[in-house]
Formats: sequence, C-alpha cells, structure tokens
Amino acid sequence: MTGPRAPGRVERYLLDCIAGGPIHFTLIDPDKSPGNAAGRIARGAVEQGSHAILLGGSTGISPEKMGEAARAVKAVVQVPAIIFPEGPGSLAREADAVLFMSLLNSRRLDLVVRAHAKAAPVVRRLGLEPIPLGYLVIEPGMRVGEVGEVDVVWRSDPDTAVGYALAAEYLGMRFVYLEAGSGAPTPVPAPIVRAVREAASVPILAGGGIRTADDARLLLEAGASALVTGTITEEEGLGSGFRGILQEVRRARGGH
Ligand code: 1GP
Repeated sequence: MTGPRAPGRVERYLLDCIAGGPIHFTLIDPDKSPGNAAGRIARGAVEQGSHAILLGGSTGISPEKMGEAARAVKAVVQVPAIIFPEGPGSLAREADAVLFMSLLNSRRLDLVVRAHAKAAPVVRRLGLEPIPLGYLVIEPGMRVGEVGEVDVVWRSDPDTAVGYALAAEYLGMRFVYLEAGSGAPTPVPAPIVRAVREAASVPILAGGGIRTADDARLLLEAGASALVTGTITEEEGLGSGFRGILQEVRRARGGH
C-alpha cells in the first residue's frame, strides 16, 4: 500500500456524524456492566441519540469480557462498538474499532508508544479498525492520571494543551481527546477546549466529569466535536441527567 492510511469505516462514520455537528459517545465498562447489561445500556443510550459506544474504563478487562460486551452491544444497536483500551490485553475481535491512542503527557514511554508496538500486530490480526488518537490528560486526571503517571496539563494552562494537540495533529493523529479523568469533579475547562479548537483542525473529544446539561453546553459552545460520558450512566442510569446532556448535543446539531 502506498500513501497515508485512509480512514476506515468507523472513522468515516464518526467524521460523517461530526460533519452534522457534535456527537456523543457512551462509555460502558464491561467489568461493571458485563454482557447483556452493556447491551441494555447501549440500546437505551442510542435510543436517546448517542452516536457510538465506547467499551473500556477499568484496568484488567479480559478479552473474553470485552468480546462478550461487544457482542451484546452489537446485537442490539447499529452504531459502532469501539474499544477504549487500557492496554493491549483488552482487545477483542467482536468490536468494530479501537481508539489507537497515545497518552501524550505520560512519563511512561510504554503508554506514549511502546505498548502500541505490541498491540498493533494484534489489532491487525483481529481485524479491528485503529483510530489514531492523541489522549491528553488535564488536571485533575483522576485514576488515569495516577496509573498513567501523567504530568497533567493544569486547568489554567491552555497553551500547553494547544502544544500537545498540535503535536498530535502534526504526528498524524486524527482525533484529540481532552480527558479530565473519569469521575472528575468538573469537566475540562471550556477555555482549554476553545484554545485547542482555535489552533487545531482535528475533531476534539472531551470527557471526564460531564454530569449536567450545563457541563455539556459549555463544552459544546467551546467547540468540542464529541462528548464522552461514562460515570453518569453507572450512577444514575439513562435518566434525566443523561437525557439533558443528549438534548444539548441535539441542540448543538441544530435539532438533528
Ligand atoms: C473517562 O472521559 C471518560 O475516560 C468519561 O468520564 O466517567 O466522568 O463520565 P466520566
């Protein structure tokens, strides 16, 4: 093959959706919601307008558990099931794609690139579509910040976030994920999203600590291309909090 790798089916789907406005990812942890429980959440989330399912979150998810959750999700929804990996161990062929991501501000070389050299042949063998993504952890970072041995980007420091996001883009990554950490008390600050939006052209995912419609609106107004929520569904199900976030996404898409 010559020339850059063209976007695969899932990436094209995401880009097509984003062309119509910002989108929403529902993150499901197959450890906390195994098999059919993952399927039930996915069905409810997609009925409310979520555009894709991310599977991951905990450390040490086995390929069997990941595969079982992906199969259950794919049995009930049409949107892609995408692995949000914590390492090469959690890959399963039942999913459609994997966020092939570098933890940009980690001090651990394996999380920046070396684990990827082990995972890449597995991704290829399983037939998973890799989606190249720069993953940037913003203060407080929560568990991923600790486990990932991250030098967090401070909430008051949009310039550093811009530097990382541009570097990711120039390295050929096709998405940037601004992560405050799962369960963060507040989401990534809007000024950081806005600064990255103004400088970089790749779509920006924002996640960590999004719990209310107001959280969602601020991030969408700042230019996030996608919101990721996980904890809210685990703690409150798909009730009014989740619905409010999805309503904001729909509004930002002009009601579509
Ligand atoms: C975590 O960004 C995601 O990686 C989602 O965070 O669990 O806080 O929604 P929450």
